[in-house]
Amino acid sequence: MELFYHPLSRYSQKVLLALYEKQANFYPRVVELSDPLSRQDFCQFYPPGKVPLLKSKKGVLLPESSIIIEYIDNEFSKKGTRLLPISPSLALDTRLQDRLIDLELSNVLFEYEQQKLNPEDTNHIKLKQLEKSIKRFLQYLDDILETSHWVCGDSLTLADCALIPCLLYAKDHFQIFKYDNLSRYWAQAQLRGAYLQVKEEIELAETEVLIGRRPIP
Ligand SMILES: N[C@@H](CCC(=O)N[C@@H](CS)C(=O)NCC(=O)O)C(=O)O
Repeated sequence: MELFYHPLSRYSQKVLLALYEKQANFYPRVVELSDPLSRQDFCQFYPPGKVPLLKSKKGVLLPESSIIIEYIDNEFSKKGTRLLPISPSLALDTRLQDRLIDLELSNVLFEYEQQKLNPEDTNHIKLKQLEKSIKRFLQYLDDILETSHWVCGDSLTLADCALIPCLLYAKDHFQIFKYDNLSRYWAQAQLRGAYLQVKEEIELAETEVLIGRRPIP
């Protein structure tokens, strides 16, 4: 199994978390999307050119973080953390929260980051709207976490793999400490071995960007 990814891409971090939670072996293939040659090579192999992408042992290409995670959860069903609950109703809720986190938080955070990137091009009305949507969604999560240990019950699932990389960015920009339940959740997420592995890889990549050994993503 090979994973094509970039350590600073949030959807790649989501899949890395899942792979480490599952204790699944894979060959890491880092794609430098901001390097034209590396991007061109990758696009020849996979024309949509998006990471993460999983190549299964049989050579099947699987895009989309949630689909990849569902695949590895079935493939390694006896190993590590169960990421899609067996109970159909819990599994449905897990898929729902995963979709909401990707669409209402991760993608909105991406738009927010883009607005912040070049201060002279910032659309301040748009930025305020994005901030409002993010805060509203963080409150929604805080309410869920009042009665739930992880996003969907007592165990870490696909939905947490989606949320944890978002909080890595949102914690500083959106003062997570102001949300009691999210703060507790973030503290417990940071104790996971899988999180520590992903964090180490992010820090290494950030250092390489800083010292110029890796292009800015
Ligand atoms: N819905 C996709 C999103 C994948 C995605 O947007 N990946 C970004 C990096 S986080 C990407 O490859 N961007 C490169 C590009 O759009 O050219 C998933 O869940 O995997």
